[in-house]
Amino acid sequence: MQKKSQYPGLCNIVGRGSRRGESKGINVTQGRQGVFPCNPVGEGHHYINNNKRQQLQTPSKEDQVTQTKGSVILDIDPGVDDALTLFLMLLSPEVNLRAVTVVRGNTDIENAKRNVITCLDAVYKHYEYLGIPLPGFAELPFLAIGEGEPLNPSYAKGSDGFMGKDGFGDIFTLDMYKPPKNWQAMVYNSHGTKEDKTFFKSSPRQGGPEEILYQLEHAPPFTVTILAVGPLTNLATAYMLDPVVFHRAKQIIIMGGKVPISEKVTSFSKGEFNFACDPDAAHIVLGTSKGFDQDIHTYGARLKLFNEGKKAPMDIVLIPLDVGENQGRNSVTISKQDYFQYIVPLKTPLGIISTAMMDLGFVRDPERHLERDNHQSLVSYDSISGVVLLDLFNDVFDQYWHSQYYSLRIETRDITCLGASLFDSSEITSSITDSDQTHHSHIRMVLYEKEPHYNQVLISRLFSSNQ
Ligand SMILES: [Ca+2]
Repeated sequence: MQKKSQYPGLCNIVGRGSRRGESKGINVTQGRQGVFPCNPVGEGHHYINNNKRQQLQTPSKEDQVTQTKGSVILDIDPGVDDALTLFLMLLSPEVNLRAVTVVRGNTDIENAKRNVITCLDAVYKHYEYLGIPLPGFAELPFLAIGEGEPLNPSYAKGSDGFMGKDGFGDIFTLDMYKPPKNWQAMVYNSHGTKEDKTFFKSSPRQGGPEEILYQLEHAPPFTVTILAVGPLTNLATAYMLDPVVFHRAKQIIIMGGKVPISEKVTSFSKGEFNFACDPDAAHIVLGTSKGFDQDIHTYGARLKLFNEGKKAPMDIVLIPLDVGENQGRNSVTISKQDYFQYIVPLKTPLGIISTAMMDLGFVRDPERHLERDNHQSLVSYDSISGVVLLDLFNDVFDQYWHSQYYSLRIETRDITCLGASLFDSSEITSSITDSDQTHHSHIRMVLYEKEPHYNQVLISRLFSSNQ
């Protein structure tokens, strides 16, 4: 049995060329081999013909088996990339999104509130537009607004304006798109009822870190995955509030950092944005992996430590900048051609908001945003991290991604390279018991995509021409 067929949500029905330069149409009538989403957009989809509907509503036996949902907490600093990642989590059948926690990063926390509400509203409208039954109360994620300042403002960078003044491709600044009229009230007053017309429940907890701890504490240990695609302030704060509960996370998938080139700060050391926005938080969160050993820290070994009241070393997967710098390898990008062929023509609510947000990169400021393929493609690191999560859930990670373990230290005080990833050369001890400070951190870094995959998953799940 081929592993590819186990990837739920991707039907091996019609398709696209896989290598760069080949035709990429998701076009059923032309009969190329490829993919499109099986679920959730299949149910009640009024644009799907009967043959397709039949295929969409009867997933294969393998798909049924693998569609066991995994619980996820998504921590974001929205952010265009963050928006795509949120959409991907909400439209992926493998994911049971328990909470969305928001942090300052790409933009300040006030903008971040408006941006996340606008995203969740677009998803609500998307379901309505496609006639997909809306999830019930229990299935909706909690929304919690988290930290608006880094742990140590003296040693942290702020937004560089890369995503526009509003953090959202300037769709609000330029009046290209409007947030829901009552978005400010919605942040804290949505109960997930039909009357609210929202795709979330406002968290009754104090903030983002508290919501993270609540979710971890109220699920069996090592069953909740955290996907963090912003500065790590919320996660580090949660850890400091309750390290034992924090260590109940099954795995933390983080967008951030860069493969280290030295033990020391050098002229080549440069902090990646998320880590530079809160280097102390990055240092703390990566430190939770100290003592982690991929060979022995199976679920059972971690559970044993947990039952002894110890902090089981955290399993951390990092998606560093390197994954987008894979010259000569497969390109994990969204191309200008993808944007104009698949996203711009879409009249679904997700198509409309994504067209507006990505207009900044593809139309208004391509010189700055289209960093690949001679200003033809952009790298959306956050959504790459989302696809990595799906691949881990579907047990196809090793098939699609090359990764390697590194021991990292994050520079927290040299202001010329705040957040830089350096080799951790601190003393190693041989006996691994728990996350003692004398151990190395042990981080699995995703280095490159082995075969074309990311782009297909993203386009087919969010921007399929079937919509
Ligand atoms: Ca982000």
